[in-house]
Amino acid sequence: MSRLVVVSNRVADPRKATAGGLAVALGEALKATGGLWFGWSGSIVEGGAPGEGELHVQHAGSVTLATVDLSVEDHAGYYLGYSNGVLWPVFHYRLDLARFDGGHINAYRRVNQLFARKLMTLLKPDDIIWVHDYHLIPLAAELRALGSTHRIGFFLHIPLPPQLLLAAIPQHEWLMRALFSYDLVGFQSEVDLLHFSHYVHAEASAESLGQNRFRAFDRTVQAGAFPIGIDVDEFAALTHGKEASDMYERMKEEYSRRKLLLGVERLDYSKGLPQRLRAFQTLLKKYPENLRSATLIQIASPSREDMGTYTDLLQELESLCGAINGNFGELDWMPIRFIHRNVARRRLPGLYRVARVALVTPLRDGMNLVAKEFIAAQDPADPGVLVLSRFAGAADQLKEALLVNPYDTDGTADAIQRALNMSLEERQSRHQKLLKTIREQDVHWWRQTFLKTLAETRSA
Ligand code: GDG
Repeated sequence: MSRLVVVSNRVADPRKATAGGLAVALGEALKATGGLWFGWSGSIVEGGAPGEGELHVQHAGSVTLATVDLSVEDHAGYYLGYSNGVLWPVFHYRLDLARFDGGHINAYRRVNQLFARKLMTLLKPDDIIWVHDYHLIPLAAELRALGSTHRIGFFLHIPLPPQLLLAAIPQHEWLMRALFSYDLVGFQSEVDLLHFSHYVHAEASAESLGQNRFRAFDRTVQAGAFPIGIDVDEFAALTHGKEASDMYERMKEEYSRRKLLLGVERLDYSKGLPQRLRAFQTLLKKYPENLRSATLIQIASPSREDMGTYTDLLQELESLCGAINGNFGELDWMPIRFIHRNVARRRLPGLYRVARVALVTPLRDGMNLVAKEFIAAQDPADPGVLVLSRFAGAADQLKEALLVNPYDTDGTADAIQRALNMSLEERQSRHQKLLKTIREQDVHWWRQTFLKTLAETRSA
């Protein structure tokens, strides 16, 4: 069996329980082949030379973890500047937040070249390489330039936007050409795949070879939609663990007279948090029976704090929460609990389980794993209701959630009201179907389907 090599911006030790479902699933595949996981070490070296970085290799059981340090300049240009200042906003349809003029493309290219150079020294001839996400789009092209003939797959965790949005990126052609150095390019949803197909036809006069194979830029590539899932059993086990159970009991007692609504995400403008808070405010105005009763707990864990757009968002949210709590709150009831801290992963399922309603309302999201984790953590006998944005990749699969347009404040408030008042029978029936879906297409299914397709694909 060929060895699996996973490349992603950050590397997680699959042995650690805090690593999360993706790390566990990739770790499993890596363990099976005695694999290698390669990425950035997380260290930013003051005075380090651009395009250079020390390689660290350590062994975690049968898996090798190899990481590279980045210089201050490379981190600023590759990570903050291009990956998160250009690609993240544009791929989430936010041209208004993209900063095209920073010259960060050079650092982005340089770090991908650095990764390719370091990785080449560790590769065996028949390794299969799986590259993850927008930080590393040109990695296969850089590996090929160094002579790699490996089978290489790429998975994009975030959405691919429509052609004309993509075309706003000055280097769009270079980026999309780079995708053709992979053998297989995977997206989260059929919509992303459609955007890819439309782009390559319109901008690169691609030829369709059938079954999502495309020929353009003198190369062929296989594309596909592979919706990512969670490890349902691992999450169910966490739910019944001590920390989650303690959390559940404590919250149940604390909020015994309230109906709890819950939002959990990294603080990010793609997640639709201001719109969600406004919808909650409308719920309180339009359906006053929720006053003194409905409480929204919103966890917004710190993320990319060294970027200005994120600081602005935090201020906007704090001010919105302040206004809503000030206008509607009572001495013995605060409508919103806004928590800008990380909650321990082992406790999270307890929170999910105690909530009557989860609000997962991103403006755009590749998939959204919180929606799936919420379903996995519910008590099937008395499950909570998922209110889900139709603009999350997960909406394609989770049809029995209450699907909303997060830009429609009134409509979202109505859906929340419906969720709060849904009969037990309807909740059970919806939850049963949702659970079946996330079980059938879990993270192991995702990994196996992608890797099987990659093993069967050879592009030229
Ligand atoms: C990208 C794509 C795609 C959140 N707050 C806390 C916490 N979390 C955990 C959740 C969940 C994960 O973070 C978030 O995953 P999402 O899928 O919702 O979103 P992104 O981070 O934006 O991920 C996304 C994903 O990649 C996978 O392909 O679904 O569309 O944007 O697991 O539980 N975990 C802990 N404390 C928190 O406060 N421990």
